[in-house]
Amino acid sequence: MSSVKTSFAPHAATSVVGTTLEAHILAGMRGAPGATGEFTSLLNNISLAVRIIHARVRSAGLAGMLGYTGETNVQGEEVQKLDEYANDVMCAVLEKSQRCAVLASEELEDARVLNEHAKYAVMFDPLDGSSNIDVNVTIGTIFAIVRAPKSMAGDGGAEKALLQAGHHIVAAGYAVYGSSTSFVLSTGHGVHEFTLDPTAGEFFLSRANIKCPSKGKLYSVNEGNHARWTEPVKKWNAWMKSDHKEEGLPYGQRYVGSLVGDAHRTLLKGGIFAYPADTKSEGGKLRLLYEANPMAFLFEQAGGSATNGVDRILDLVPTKLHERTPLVLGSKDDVAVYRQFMLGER
Ligand code: AMP
Ligand code: P6P
Repeated sequence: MSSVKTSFAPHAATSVVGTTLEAHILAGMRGAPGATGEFTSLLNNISLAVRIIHARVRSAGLAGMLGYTGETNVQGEEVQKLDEYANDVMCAVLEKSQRCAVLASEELEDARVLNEHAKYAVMFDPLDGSSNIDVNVTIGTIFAIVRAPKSMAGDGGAEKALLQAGHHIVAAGYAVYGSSTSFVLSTGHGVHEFTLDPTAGEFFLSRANIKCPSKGKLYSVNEGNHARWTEPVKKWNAWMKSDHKEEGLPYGQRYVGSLVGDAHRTLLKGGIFAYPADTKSEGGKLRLLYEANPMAFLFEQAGGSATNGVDRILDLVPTKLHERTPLVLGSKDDVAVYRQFMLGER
């Protein structure tokens, strides 16, 4: 009887199945001599949480998950049902993972100790862009991972463990619940995007080594805040809309009102996103620990920049969990021009 060869040549197998997020994370572990696997396990658990949130986001309208819970969170913002659900999922998965010593969430007033013997601390915005949930516009989940101190004993020990400058981040990423669900991740070795195949329930590599273009053609800011801006911001804004063709101006304007949506487009296409301080949000609106820092880590890993307008975001030392900051993300050259306006050099 003829033996029918059924085994695929290795290349045939990989050409049929792409690189999964899990395989990518495992490869990262092989590049980390002496790694125990705790970091790998933590990343895989965050991927699981995102897939669970994805499933509910996709059917939110049908699952009665739209609308408000009637409560307000520590930010004083109306809590949407999906916000609460996403927060519960992140907290539960991190707790079951046993790999998270302490967490901070936009939805929780205080830091939450999970396993004081674990090596890592995780800070996250479980569902960013809440105002867009009911109108089916892109929303996302943002996270950053830092090493937890050996001890969190003492008054406020748990919170102090989280108040680390962003340059201590060991990994950061975000999920984009958009026309598809993407997972963008960096562990300090470049930025990689994975797209969810909902039928397989797996993330597959869709963009490796993302590089933010050094200069773009789009600017992203809420023009509705114009009257509240400082003069330097107004001058920068006018410049972006001027007809200086030799500078590639005017830039196009895009703004969806979800940091994840606006940041993801800026990371891929280049240009600049800005949420400056203004007379209503004097310290800025976006949060340092779980919005600005993770995004800043990713943009720098992709060759872009992230500042508060003057200082590098990753060098800012937080003094409180829900600290806000002005945030400017984008192409190196475009952020440099913004900074010149803030310093009065333009
Ligand atoms: P671990 O012993 O698993 O906690 O890993 C120790 C350190 O090695 C981590 O903090 C990372 O800096 C690095 N590392 C371990 N696993 C990975 C991975 N899968 N991808 C990238 N870096 C890793
Ligand atoms: P505004 C969403 O509520 C959010 O926190 C970010 O995702 C987004 O970038 C920003 O606020 C939008 O704020 O004031 O322009 O609606």
